[in-house]
Amino acid sequence: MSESTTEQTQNGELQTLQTTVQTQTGELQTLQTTVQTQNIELQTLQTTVQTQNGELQTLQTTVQTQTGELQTLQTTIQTQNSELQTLQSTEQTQTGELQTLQTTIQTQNSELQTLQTTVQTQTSELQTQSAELQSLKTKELTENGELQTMKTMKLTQTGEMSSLKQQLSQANNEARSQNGKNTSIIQQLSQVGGGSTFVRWGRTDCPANLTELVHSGYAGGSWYDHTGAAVDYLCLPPDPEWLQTTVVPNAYTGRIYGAEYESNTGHFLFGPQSRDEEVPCAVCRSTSFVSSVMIPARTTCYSGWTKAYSGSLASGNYNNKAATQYVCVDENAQPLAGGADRDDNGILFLGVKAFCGSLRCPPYEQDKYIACVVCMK
Ligand SMILES: [Ca+2]
Ligand SMILES: [Ca+2]
Repeated sequence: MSESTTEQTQNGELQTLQTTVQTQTGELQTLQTTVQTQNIELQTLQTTVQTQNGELQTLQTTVQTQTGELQTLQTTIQTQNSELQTLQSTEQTQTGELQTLQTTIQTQNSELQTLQTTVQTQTSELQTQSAELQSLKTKELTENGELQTMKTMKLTQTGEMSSLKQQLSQANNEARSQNGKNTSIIQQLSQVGGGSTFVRWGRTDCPANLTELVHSGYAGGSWYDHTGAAVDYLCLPPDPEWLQTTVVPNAYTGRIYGAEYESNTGHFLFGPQSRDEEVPCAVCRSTSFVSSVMIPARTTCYSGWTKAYSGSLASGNYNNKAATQYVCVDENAQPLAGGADRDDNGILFLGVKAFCGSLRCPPYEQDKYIACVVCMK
């Protein structure tokens, strides 16, 4: 290749390079302009960011303040909730009390109505009574007139009564005089009447008001098993008097023993202890009757007779050798003190029972104890 060709080539390349440099210079200028623009925008952005940071800090401060206020509000709300619950509880209590008060008021209203009714009734009764009172007053006026008339009559009758009293006084005096005479006659009659005597077996006292005691003592008699025994029950006095003090030999005599109730144990015919107790007695005299009689198998007297005492018919044992009598032992028979301590026998008191056959049954009944009564006339 020639030198001109080479030079031409290199000139071409140089022109290309210059063109490239020019292009790149243009681009560089464009880039610088862009960078400047972007720097301006960057500065604007930085300013904006700084402004926004300031606002953010302000907002954070505001949020903190509001958070504090919120907590205060929550505390306030809790306090108010608690107060609300207390108020609700109080309200419930007051509602209950209100209901009770309403019930009480209803009850009192009801009572008030009842009272009003009562007052109305009483007012009505009062009016009725007032009317009756008025009527009675009218009646009283009428009766006062009648009373005046009666007073006049009374004055007249008082005079008559005075006269009658004098007559009565005279009659009383005569009656007193007659009573004195009658008493004297009764005394004389009582001395003439009375005098009947009897023995009350089993007691030391006599029937009250009707009789007087002659003496009391101990029942006695013969030995229950002696063949020659005397039959009498005697009422021996407690203060014997003696003809002589000689002790009599054991022959040619009668004998006196004491007496015992000898009823079967458990029969209680002569009191709680009817066996081996010793027997008291009383001799009695009627103060107004002249006759006396012991009636067997009766507890009361016949008409016209007065009862002295009644009790159980008694005698000795039918199977013993000694004969006895039937006597009447008082229904409230008593024992002599200490008599049950020993079984001494003597003359015996046994209950007497009915034995049918020749004895009419009925009216009698087999094996029943016979009662008795002493009557006076
Ligand atoms: Ca005895
Ligand atoms: Ca005995």
